[in-house]
Amino acid sequence: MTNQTILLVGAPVDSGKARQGCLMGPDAYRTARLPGALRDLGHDVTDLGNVAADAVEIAPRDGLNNLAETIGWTQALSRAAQAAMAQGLPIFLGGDHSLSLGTVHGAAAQAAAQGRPQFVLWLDAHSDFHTCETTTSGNLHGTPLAYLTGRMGFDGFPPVPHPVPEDQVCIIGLRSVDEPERQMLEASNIRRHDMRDIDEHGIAKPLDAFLDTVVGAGGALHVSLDVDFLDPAVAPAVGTTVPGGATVREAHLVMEMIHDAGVMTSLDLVELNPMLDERGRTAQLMVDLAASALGRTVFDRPTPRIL
Ligand code: NNH
Ligand code: MN
Ligand code: MN
Ligand code: MN
Repeated sequence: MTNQTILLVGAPVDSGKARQGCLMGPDAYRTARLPGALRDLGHDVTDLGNVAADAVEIAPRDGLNNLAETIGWTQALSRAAQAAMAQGLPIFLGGDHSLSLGTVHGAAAQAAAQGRPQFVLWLDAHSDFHTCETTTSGNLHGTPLAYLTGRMGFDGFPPVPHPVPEDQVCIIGLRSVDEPERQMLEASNIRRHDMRDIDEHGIAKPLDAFLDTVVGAGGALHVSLDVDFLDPAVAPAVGTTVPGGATVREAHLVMEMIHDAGVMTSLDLVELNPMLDERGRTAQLMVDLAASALGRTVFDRPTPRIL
């Protein structure tokens, strides 16, 4: 396989929901040896350290939690994503899913500068398709896909000059969608596959169809992997577990197919809360999934380390 230049960008964002702990995610990935696992595959890996949020002053808005801080992260991470993408393939070490408000914003700007269409694969139990108006939890980690596809209702956030076209977004893993999200999704062209769909048809078919579209379009693919895409039995370290998630092998197959398609240009690892982990097993699984997306295969997978 061809070696890639990989930039690790720590995004210790904890403002997108109430339960704290995701700020420890970047160091958990480092401790679980993400840099070493990628170097073992022959890649050139640079850890750029952690990004810090911009200081933003904006009046708090009723029903939205940590608005100013989240806008500060969005600005800073959009810049960090654009800078890193000019050098290689960034992996954003989260941090909760509100970090994607910034990372995909930056990725889409970089793709537009290169004249490439931006695609997004969202691996998640949730659709994260609320606007600031429809959210009832007030947790901004539930909003990135609405923002990034250019919906209204994000006053105070950076404008979105390069919205990702709906039919270039694919969500896989759904099993917890709020009513306003369901209505907006049904009225949209976003490709979406819930767990029943996966049970009936397998995970490879819809993914392959999406990847074929990306390849055919010469697109740039941003992959956003939420820990809760996985079944809580294998990935307990997340605040919003939903039973009935992807198995270890389904998740690896997704990553292996992404690697084989050769189109991934950026990757988020989000929602890991090390406070909720069991002996680092969720962090380790996320590291192994990232390795699969970067070329590790079943055949050359090393003996697991004992944590
Ligand atoms: N839809 C819910 C909300 O907006 C839950 C979102 N939680 C997530 N998303 N973990 O991936 O609050
Ligand atoms: Mn999410
Ligand atoms: Mn989720
Ligand atoms: Mn194919």
